[in-house]
Amino acid sequence: MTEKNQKSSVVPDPFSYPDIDEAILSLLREREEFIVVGHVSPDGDCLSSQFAMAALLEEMGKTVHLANAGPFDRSEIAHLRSDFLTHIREELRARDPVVVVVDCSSADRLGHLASEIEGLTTVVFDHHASGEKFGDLRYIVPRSISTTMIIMHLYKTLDQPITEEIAEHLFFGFATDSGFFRFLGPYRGETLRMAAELVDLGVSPNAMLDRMSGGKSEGYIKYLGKLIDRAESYYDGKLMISSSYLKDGRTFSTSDKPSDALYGLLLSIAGVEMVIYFKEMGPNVTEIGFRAAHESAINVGALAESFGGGGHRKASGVTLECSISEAKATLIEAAGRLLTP
Ligand SMILES: [Mn+2]
Repeated sequence: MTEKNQKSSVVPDPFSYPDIDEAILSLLREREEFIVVGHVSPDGDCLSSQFAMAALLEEMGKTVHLANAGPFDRSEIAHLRSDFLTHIREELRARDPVVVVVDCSSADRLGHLASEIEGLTTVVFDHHASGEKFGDLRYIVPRSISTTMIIMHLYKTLDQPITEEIAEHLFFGFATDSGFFRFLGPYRGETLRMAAELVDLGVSPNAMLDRMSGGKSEGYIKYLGKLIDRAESYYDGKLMISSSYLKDGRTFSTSDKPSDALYGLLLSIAGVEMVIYFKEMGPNVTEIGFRAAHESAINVGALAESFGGGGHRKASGVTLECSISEAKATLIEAAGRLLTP
């Protein structure tokens, strides 16, 4: 063994995809009709996964339906609405199709489709670590940066060709869930090699970045500006909060949510450990989103849970039945207990 090889053999657990169970592969090979379902309020990875999975099954000669409970309000996905069933009709159910669920960690994330697929054979492809396990068969890889990369692994396992159009779907899911490569840690060579393969199949990362972050309305940018303007700092700059009010809906005409961009910008301020975003939904209903800085030990999932919400360590949310001012007072105080010694 050369010295170089010895070095590479001590690399701590470089990521690679585990084999997919034969039971899953034969189910996909043998059955004839499928419904590909994703989570409610579908994001880029979810929709791209649904399209790529449907194309794979169609390529295998199957009859395939796409279903998603929606909503499809956001401007960048509104045109896709007609591609998806929002309900599983009884005559379709009666033909006993296999349900393939993608990018969804628990049945309740399927919305009203959860009860409509009950009793059908269900296989889940997902990368979320949390959530209550469901489905008859599962291929879950929490370390996969996106569900589309899991589906790419399935294409390879089934030895199915990846067209340029499929490559774009696979790359788009990867791009959205990885924050365009930003959330990838070390020892992720396989993920980069897979992305490189997609680029060699004709995907333009440059065009993908435009598709991912471009196309916003002027109203969206002005709204984001307003939310930044309203940001306030607490606890020596460790907490940043901002708020949106019902009246904003009349001032800023946009269906796009500026919250993701807002979180990113406020978390980029030096010293910020936590961001809380308050959204007035009604006189006595306030939606609250939490984010924690990557390097912070703060667990905002636990914080949200203590108020009846949920989520992950770094991203979580809860809806409280109280006014936005009451919600702010309560949560700024609760955050202070975590952020002050
Ligand atoms: Mn995802």
